Amino acid sequence: MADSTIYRASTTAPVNIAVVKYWGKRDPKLNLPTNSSLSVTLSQADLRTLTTASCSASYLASEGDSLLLNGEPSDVSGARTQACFRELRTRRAALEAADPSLPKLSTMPLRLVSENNFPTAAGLASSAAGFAAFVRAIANLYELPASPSELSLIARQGSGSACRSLFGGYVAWRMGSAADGSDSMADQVAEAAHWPEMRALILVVSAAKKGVSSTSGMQQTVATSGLFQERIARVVPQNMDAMEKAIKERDFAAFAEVTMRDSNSFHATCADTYPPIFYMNDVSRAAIRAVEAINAAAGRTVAAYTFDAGPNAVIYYLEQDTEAVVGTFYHVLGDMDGWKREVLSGLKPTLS
Ligand code: 2P0
Repeated sequence: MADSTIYRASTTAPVNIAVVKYWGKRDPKLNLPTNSSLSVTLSQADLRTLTTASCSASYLASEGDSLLLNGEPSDVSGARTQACFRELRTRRAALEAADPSLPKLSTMPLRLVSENNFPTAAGLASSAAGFAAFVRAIANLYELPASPSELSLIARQGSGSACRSLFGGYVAWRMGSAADGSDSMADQVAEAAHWPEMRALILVVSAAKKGVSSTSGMQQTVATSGLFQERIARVVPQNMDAMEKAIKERDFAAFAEVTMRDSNSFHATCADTYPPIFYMNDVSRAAIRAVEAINAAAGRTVAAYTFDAGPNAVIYYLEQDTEAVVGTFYHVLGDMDGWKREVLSGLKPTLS
């Protein structure tokens, strides 16, 4: 009789928001970036993906691997998802070959069930937390002796930004130089406890799906923008150095300036793409002006804005400046057309 044992493991992975942005692939197949990037991993109490992976000889081989995402069947046939399955199975198969007493999990169909605890209406990209949880759940199920950096190598192939969600705190994704991608992985610059006062406020302008996906947007930028060449050759390397120094020294003014300059630089290369890509809208620009007004009123830098491939703003600030930053935003939001009321505030860097 066939063994009906169901093997199962669960994990969670947090969302991260980049302060030095990833934008551009030098190898789209392996998901190798044109530049390094750096992010802050946000609190799992607020934003996380929970994924359970299971496998069993009793699962029908004809059904293959499957993923249920927020209750809906999701396609797993894409090359990126397949690359993650393949990498994880290969590692498990090596363990099974070395120890024949291990159950042959690598040959069984996999079922994944994944849920986000943040509303889709928050308009946040979920691929980073999604692929990080996906890879770690299967790695746990397979009992792979893999470090977070090794798992980040695999998650990177699912979605670039996912490699940064395998660490908490302040995380760098080093672009690497190897053609096979073996040195393009994440590491932790500092734990959350190093700078525990850091907070994030997410202002939701629109929950609509973005018009141009990150994957195709960055390909168009690489192919057509001259400004992009300057960004990857000079701007990002400088920003990476300055950001790591600002974090090490807990220098918020420096952290904020690099964060805002790097967001501006990324969106400038989007505008320099031909045809141009616009992720920010008038409401996003009003948020930038509000941050400038808040900093001017405080007489020092208390808030920093950053925007990803969409119009929503993420504002970084320190806990002691909550009133000046969040209080003012709540006050001015009422006067700004276009803001939704879903505002996620006081998000802390995650500890794990
Ligand atoms: C980032 N973004 O560093 C940048 C800033 C968007 C703007 O990483 O093609 O979804 O799956 O590797 O990771 C979004 O890109 O792209 C992203 P793929 P991903 O957070």
